[in-house]
Amino acid sequence: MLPKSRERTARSGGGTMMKTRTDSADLESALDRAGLINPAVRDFVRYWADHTGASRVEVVGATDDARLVRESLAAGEIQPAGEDRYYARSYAKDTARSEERTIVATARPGDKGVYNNWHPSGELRPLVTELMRDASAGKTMYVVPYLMAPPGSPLAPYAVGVELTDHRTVALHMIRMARCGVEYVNDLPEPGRFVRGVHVTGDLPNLGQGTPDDQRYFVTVADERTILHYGSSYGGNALLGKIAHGLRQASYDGWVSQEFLAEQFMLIGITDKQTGRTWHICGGFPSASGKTNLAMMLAPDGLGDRYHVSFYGDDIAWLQLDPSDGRIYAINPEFGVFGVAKDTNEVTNPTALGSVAPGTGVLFTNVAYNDLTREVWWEGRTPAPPADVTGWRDWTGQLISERSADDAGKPWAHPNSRFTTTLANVPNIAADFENPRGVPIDAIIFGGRTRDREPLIRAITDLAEGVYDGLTLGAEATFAAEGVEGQLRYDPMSMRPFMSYSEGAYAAHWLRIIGSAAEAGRPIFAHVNWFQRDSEDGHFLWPGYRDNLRALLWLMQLKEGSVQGVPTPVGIVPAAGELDLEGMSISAADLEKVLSIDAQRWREEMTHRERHLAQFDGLPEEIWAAHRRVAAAIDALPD
Ligand code: GTP
Ligand code: SPV
Ligand code: MN
Repeated sequence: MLPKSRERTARSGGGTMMKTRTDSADLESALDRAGLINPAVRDFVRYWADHTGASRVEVVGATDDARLVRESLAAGEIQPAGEDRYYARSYAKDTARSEERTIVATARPGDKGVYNNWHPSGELRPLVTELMRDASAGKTMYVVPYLMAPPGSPLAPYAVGVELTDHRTVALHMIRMARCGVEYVNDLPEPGRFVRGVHVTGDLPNLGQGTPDDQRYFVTVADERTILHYGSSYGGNALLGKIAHGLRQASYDGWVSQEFLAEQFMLIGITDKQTGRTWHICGGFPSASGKTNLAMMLAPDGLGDRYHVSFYGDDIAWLQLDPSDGRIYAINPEFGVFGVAKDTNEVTNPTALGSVAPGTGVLFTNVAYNDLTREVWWEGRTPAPPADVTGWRDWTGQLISERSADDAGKPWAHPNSRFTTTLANVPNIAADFENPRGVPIDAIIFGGRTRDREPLIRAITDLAEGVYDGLTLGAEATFAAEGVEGQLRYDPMSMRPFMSYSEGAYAAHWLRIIGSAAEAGRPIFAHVNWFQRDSEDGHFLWPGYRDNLRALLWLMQLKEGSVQGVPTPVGIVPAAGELDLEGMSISAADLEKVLSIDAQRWREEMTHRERHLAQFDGLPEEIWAAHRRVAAAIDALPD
């Protein structure tokens, strides 16, 4: 795991200062000009500016966006893509979050879990610090103070951070994804209480990405609230406020403080326009399983007059008890959406297209781009790629017209190409999305891609069984294991890549936080699956997308007692006739299939679950008891 020591060209000899290193008077005047007065932040910047050898320091926030965009355009780092829309390519071997290179490091061996890739901070901190030495030589270090919460939130003390980055495009992304500016760090009651994030891009062509000599390290030193990421300028590897702070660090903080949960959850409101009642639902599906689509959902035509879905968040929620009414409240700590471009079109997600319309300041990354017309395109945007290829380049920058015959069938856009846009651009953004208190949660849902076994929706009223359900959330692996019968990739609460401490303690913390809600105000749980397929021709049994609202409406009716459902060992499923199918077409056979429980498949699943849970040290007895209850009830089912 530890890299061999190696020579780096940027390194200055014998500890002498490089000529390009920031002059300390220049540094102080840059901080003064920006009005950055927090002394602890200033110390943090001084240390890392010196250590990374950056030649300039610049403090940036939301008010610098237009200027930074102009500079990035002039430097060719981004390109225009229509009115106030921009396009960038990342380095070709740097196109996604890297799970294998992501590490949680602390001083406490007890923090080691099955999924968190824990290492001692005593080893990792010096290692990544050494890789960063003089690695920003000749570059500007952007200082990005930010807040991962609506201002005034009770959780704001956990949400303050400063990212140092040597990549201007990363600063542009941060300004879209988090609330950025010196005002978020200047008046802290405890000036030193902020997450310290250091992002150094490194020499991308020489980092051995994906080889045994991989030099990249994405380390969260969780007990020091320090994030050190070296070797990428893409997405979650580089925008440190998002998943490194918003999920990994925050889930650790929430556990240590016993105050809150930080989860990879979408968060929506559903309003019944007839009664004026709004329900709030949050929930986790693994990456690329439809969180963004669900959060941006338009009510289906048959129900649109009556119901409206509002967007609060699509990737992160922080959950906490509000003692004043005994309910669990959720906030979306983010300020923007970093959404998957692939397959986004007028039918699947018109709302997403609205959020990237002219005038939004959106940044596209790694989609296809036309040099002449400034248009962008991705697979699924239209049924076929543009017929006239003049000016079109694929995500690597290669002209489509010059592609070899071998490359002709390759996608134009990278499958993980994305758009970055602020929440205020999302057409169905909730009117109260900045409410610092957050919204009270009526239901917590879990889901993943599962081609069989998992019904459309099953509701779970027992707390331990709900948490157990989240811990056993599984989804089909997207490529390698696809088609391997019964093979799921377990992804507890969809947090597998973001776990910061051990799974047993994580389960206990969930039971404690959700269990702290007053009985009457406790969220109901549900497991949903939009992805069941016909075993013969493979078609999706449920039409999905907008029609998913129907399953959620049933859940709310169940919670309020207006429908009863059918009890099964794994939860309550809708009785025939209870789902509102107005304006929707589905065959009777498909409907029956998505609402039924396959006893044989569930029995097989229980043996996989047993092995999955047995990996976790210190799993609370309530979870094992829930597992045994469900298993016994499944055993008692007729075949
Ligand atoms: P991350 O941003 O990576 O955390 O992912 P996400 O969960 O936000 O995923 P996203 O919403 O971008 O969905 C990814 C894929 O799921 C796309 O290919 C969608 O077309 C597909 N998808 C979403 N909802 C549905 C649905 O209801 N039915 C079907 N069949 N596919 C869906
Ligand atoms: C995910 O991979 O789940 C994301 C994108 O939401 S990234 O921020 O790159 O992790
Ligand atoms: Mn995500």
